[in-house]
Amino acid sequence: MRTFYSEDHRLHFPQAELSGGEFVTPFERPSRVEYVLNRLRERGLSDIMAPRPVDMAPIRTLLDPGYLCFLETAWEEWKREGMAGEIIAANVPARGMHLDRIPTNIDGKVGYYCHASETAITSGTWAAALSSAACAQSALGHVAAGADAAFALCRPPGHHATADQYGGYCFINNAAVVAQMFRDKGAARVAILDIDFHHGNGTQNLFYDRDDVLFASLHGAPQEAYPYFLGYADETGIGKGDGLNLNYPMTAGTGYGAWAAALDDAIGKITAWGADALVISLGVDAYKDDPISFFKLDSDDFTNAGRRIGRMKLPTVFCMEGGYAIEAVGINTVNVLEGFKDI
Ligand code: OKP
Ligand code: ZN
Repeated sequence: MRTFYSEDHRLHFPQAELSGGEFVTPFERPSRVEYVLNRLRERGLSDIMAPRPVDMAPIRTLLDPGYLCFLETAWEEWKREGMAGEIIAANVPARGMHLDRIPTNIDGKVGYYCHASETAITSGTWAAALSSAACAQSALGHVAAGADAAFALCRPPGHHATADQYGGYCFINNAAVVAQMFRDKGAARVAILDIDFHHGNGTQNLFYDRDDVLFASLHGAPQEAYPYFLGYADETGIGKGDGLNLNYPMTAGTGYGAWAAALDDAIGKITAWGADALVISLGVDAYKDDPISFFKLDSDDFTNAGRRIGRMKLPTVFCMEGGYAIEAVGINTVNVLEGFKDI
């Protein structure tokens, strides 16, 4: 399986994440990717290529133009206003306020376009986010050209980003862009299966009313886990998309038995629906030692999960999402890919 990887992810390296009331080194850090690359090479998966330049057209189709413009210019404006630190959202529109009037002041705009203040923007964030999307697009291109599967080693991740909000370490929803491009290239029904520990709120939002893209997510229950305000089982889609949004919230301590049962249920529904292409939001933070998550998967469980996914025998693009137990991120990620390819 070919991997697409860009060194430009390093341009996004915030120093600060607001966590538990203090600034800590972000959990989502550049070294995560090094562990994945090393493990790929160690396991002989050394077909690793740089992506082609990003294609803005599908990104512009899917996402809000004001949001894209904001991401492109935010750092410049922030500096122009004389702000000393990294961009961190401090004021977001809350209950009883206007949700749709965009301030002109950069501090206000940041709040408007952000849904979670742990995520900082720095000088290189936009370039890195584009390089991450480029990896996803090149992986899609490789599969569209006939490969069974491809792995986009995306960083920063994407599944929390909506059409007009960043947060949860995500800026451009790479998996959603791939799903849209699968559609544009002629796939009639595209399924996105999100196995990251966190609910893929951005992906859910983007396709909630659509009948051509099914979204399924296995995640920590929103009562207990970020993103807290979305991801309940009764969110099933709306209008012609009704029935095509499948949430599997699970409680703290969930192990592989219950998790795999949810995975099998999602796989059964994707198969019954007749998907002809598959996008995997590949986070490995369901791992037992993940520092910010609470499921209990072992490294071998990821191999088994990959196998189950592989049995669908669909053209598949894997997009890297989360995973923060950094020494294990490489092993767990590559285990999924190896399980998939073994079937
Ligand atoms: C992104 B992805 C740490 C809390 C972090 C945000 C988690 C974002 C996860 N104190 N909250 O889905 O792995
Ligand atoms: Zn996650």
